[in-house]
Amino acid sequence: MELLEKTDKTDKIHDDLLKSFEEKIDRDDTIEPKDRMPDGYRKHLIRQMQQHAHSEVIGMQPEGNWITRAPSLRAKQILLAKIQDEGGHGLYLYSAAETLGISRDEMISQLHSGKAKYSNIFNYPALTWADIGAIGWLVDGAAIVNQVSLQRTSYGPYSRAMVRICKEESFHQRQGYEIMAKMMKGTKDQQEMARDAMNRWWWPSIMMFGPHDTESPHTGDAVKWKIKRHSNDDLRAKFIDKTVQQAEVIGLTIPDSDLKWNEARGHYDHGPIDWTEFFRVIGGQGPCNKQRMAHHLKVHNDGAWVREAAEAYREKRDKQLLHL
Ligand code: FAQ
Repeated sequence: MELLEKTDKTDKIHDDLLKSFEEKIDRDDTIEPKDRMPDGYRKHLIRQMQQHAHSEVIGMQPEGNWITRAPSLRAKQILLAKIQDEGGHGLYLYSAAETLGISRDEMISQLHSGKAKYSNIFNYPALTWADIGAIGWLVDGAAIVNQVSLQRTSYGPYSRAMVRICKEESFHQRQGYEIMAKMMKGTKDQQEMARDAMNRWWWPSIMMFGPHDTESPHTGDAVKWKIKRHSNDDLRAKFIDKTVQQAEVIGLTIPDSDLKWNEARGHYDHGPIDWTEFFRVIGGQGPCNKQRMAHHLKVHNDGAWVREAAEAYREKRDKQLLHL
């Protein structure tokens, strides 16, 4: 009897908490770290936010490869600043994810074990300087479309991190577009490099939005909880529409012969996406997965002494504060 009463009471508390959470979501209030939230919501965010953070950090690698080969001092300075921003975005996102009760160490170990993913796009190589243009224009361009929408995501720390990230991301997109525009005004070889980069980065970029809505297992909960404000396909369509026009302005052709304006939908229709390639790449079998992880692991291990020194300093400072 006592047990039954206790269970009834617990059930009631649980129902009240869930109701209060759902009311906040309905009112478009943000959910904050100390608010009660369903375990599924917390887990969903930990998965998505750490994937996002890992993407920013792993995403530094393809571009980092070109710092020493940038064609001018101006280009080198801009690229350095962009890559540094990406490291910063990773840090905001790790900090925001930590408010959900997972440690940075745990997230990094999930990345290293393959339990946590990072964006498909960073498993492709940056072969020429035009690839740096294509990454900025297409990859950052796709990332912004998604991230602008995430500025209104329901979890407060994630949404606030996105506001800041979006400001920096739009500069990144422009630097990439500028590189491509310049190359398209250059020599025949430069134009060919720009076309080749466009051809190689287009399809992986539109895969960044994730599987079609009907094949996306997480979209249902994400939309219900207002983590996602727009579906994968809606965001992909938005990206394609704006990128087709930008490509036309600089004389580049999108490598999709099925691309056609659909008056009724108010969007471009596109050709079939090779989802077999997508799942192969996110499953660890892309062209650079092994290289990316090996590099991350090495740098993480090489940096162990920095983390130990910071921790020792923190302990010493805490002890001093206790004795004040
Ligand atoms: N890559 O049910 P859904 C950037 C996985 S930041 C790898 O649709 P969801 C800046 C998904 O995890 C780029 N895996 O999943 C930059 C799930 O597998 P799981 C990162 C993907 O979460 C630029 C499965 O497929 N941005 O680029 C991908 O509802 C230049 C089923 O998918 C973000 O992370 C993918 N593209 O929707 C940095 C934005 N797509 O976890 C450096 C935040 C799907 O069950 C240089 N994330 N999967 O094993 C999101 O908005 C969402 O997580 C989606 C996926 C839209 C990516």
